[in-house]
Amino acid sequence: MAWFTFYLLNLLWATAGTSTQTRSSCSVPPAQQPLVDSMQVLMENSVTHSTYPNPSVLIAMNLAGPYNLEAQKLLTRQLMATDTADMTVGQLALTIMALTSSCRDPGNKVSTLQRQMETWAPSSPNAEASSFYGPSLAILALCQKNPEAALPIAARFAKTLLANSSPFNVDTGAMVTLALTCMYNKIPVGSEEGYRTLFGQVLENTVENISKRIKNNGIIGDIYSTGLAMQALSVTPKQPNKEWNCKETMDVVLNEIKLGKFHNPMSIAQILPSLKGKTYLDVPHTSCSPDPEVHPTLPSHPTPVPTIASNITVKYTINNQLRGVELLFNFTIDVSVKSGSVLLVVLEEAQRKSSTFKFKTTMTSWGPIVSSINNIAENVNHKTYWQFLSGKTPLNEGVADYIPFNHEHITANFTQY
Ligand code: B12
Ligand SMILES: *[C@@H]1O[C@H](CO)[C@@H](O)[C@H](O)[C@H]1NC(C)=O
Ligand SMILES: *[C@@H]1O[C@H](CO)[C@@H](O)[C@H](O)[C@H]1NC(C)=O
Ligand SMILES: *[C@@H]1O[C@H](CO)[C@@H](O)[C@H](O)[C@H]1NC(C)=O
Ligand SMILES: *[C@@H]1O[C@H](CO)[C@@H](O)[C@H](O)[C@H]1NC(C)=O
Repeated sequence: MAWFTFYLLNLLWATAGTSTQTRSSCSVPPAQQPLVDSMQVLMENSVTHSTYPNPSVLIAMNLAGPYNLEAQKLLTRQLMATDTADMTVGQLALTIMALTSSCRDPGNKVSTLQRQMETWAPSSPNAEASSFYGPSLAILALCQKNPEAALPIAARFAKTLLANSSPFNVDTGAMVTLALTCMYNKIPVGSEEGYRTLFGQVLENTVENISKRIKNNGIIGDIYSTGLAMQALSVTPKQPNKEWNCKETMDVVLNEIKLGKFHNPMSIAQILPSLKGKTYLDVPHTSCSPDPEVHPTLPSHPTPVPTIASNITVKYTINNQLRGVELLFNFTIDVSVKSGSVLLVVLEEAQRKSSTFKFKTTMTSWGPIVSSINNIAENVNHKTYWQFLSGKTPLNEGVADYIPFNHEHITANFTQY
């Protein structure tokens, strides 16, 4: 009986929570703040003169409140100066949002993006889900800059999503939710109910699918989609059937941070807003008045004990069985590398030992992506790429971040998405 009353009270409380506060808000406990601060410092320190200027890093830094004002200024300047000519719509949108978050005028970049989105169409009637990730960013940026003009573009985008039936992708679903929530909140009063119904329907489907990907431990999709999914679930006007436990997700994220899963600056840029209670919808509302110098509280680092670097052996297979390519191959090599090396070192060692293992990388916001192996290159039009697996499981990090263990079997498999 007591249990039942308790259950009822909880239920009432939960219902009240969703209807009044709407946000299942949760925040980083003060004791964990230094952990988050040092992660932000790591991300800000990745900004240098030489590297690829990353708009997502500037957005995250401005949403969180920057510590390193020099890095903030440098990155803003670099992005003001970037050539937009061969950017994708997603990259253009991120650049616009990054400049907006630094209180700069993105100028004609907005009209360029608008023109591109007016003629946007999916690559095929049943385009894979992740191809909507960049266009979602574009809708979000246009919604923030010029919502009236964005309305018909967003409506067309929403209809395309409703008609698409490819497997759901959490990162993309999160971006769709942010973009269409922005639009939903900006439908002009007195406009047709059609817009509200359409955006509402897509939001409902998407949020329901995100909610189905919440694991028992609180991770949403995988650990690297969780930050974006948290943003989505904290702003959506359409709540999922199963209530999201934000605190549980927050706890698992903080734990993964402690385990060292967030050292890639881009991974930090995608998780930090959620840890600071911010979302990409806050981009137009950042305060750019220079606050009195704030200094992060950093955890005291235990000085790393120098370990005797022993070697490990990694089995590395490159496999191309795709039809339409005349050169089918399946080669395996054993390589010895220092324990603690990233996978990229294995690839380099394999290449040094044998010319069939030669590979090329391309620089991206996440770091180097392996674009070609043994002269077989990824191709967007064919939707082909080199997928990396450990045994039969796809890796969830790239070659510059993943650290193989002794006797691990890594495969690079040429496949399609
Ligand atoms: C689309 C996508 C892909 C596409 C990219 C091509 C395309 N069709 O556009 C494909 C299928 C090729 C791909 C591949 C991989 N991906 Co991917 N991908 C994404 C996704 C969903 C969206 C990226 C995007 O469009 N961004 C918007 C545009 C505007 O920004 P951009 O910087 O120009 O985007 C480029 C980079 O993101 C790059 N890219 C995409 N994935 C990866 C992964 C790595 C490691 C690197 C270095 C670059 C990279 O390709 C994009 C287009 O050129 C993101 C999700 C996310 N949260 O970011 C995951 C994501 C970035 N991918 C991820 C992973 C793990 C991979 C793989 C390593 C998977 C695997 N087991 O092989 C491979 C790369 C392997 C290699 N050859 O080196 C992880 C990275 C996590 C991490 N900590 O490193 C993410 C975050 C997904 C997740 N939640 O786990 N991916
Ligand atoms: C999500 O879920 C709905 C049903 O709730 C389904 O109709 C839809 O196709 C799913 N996929 C996407 C990408 O929304
Ligand atoms: C490729 O080689 C690996 C390792 O030798 C083997 O396990 C696998 O079955 C081969 N695959 C194909 C398609 O030949
Ligand atoms: C240990 O690994 C390195 C590469 O990191 C390699 O050059 C060296 O030959 C390896 N040593 C042994 C004993 O295999
Ligand atoms: C490797 O790619 C081929 C071609 O797409 C595919 O048929 C096969 O299932 C993939 N292997 C693994 C282990 O994913």
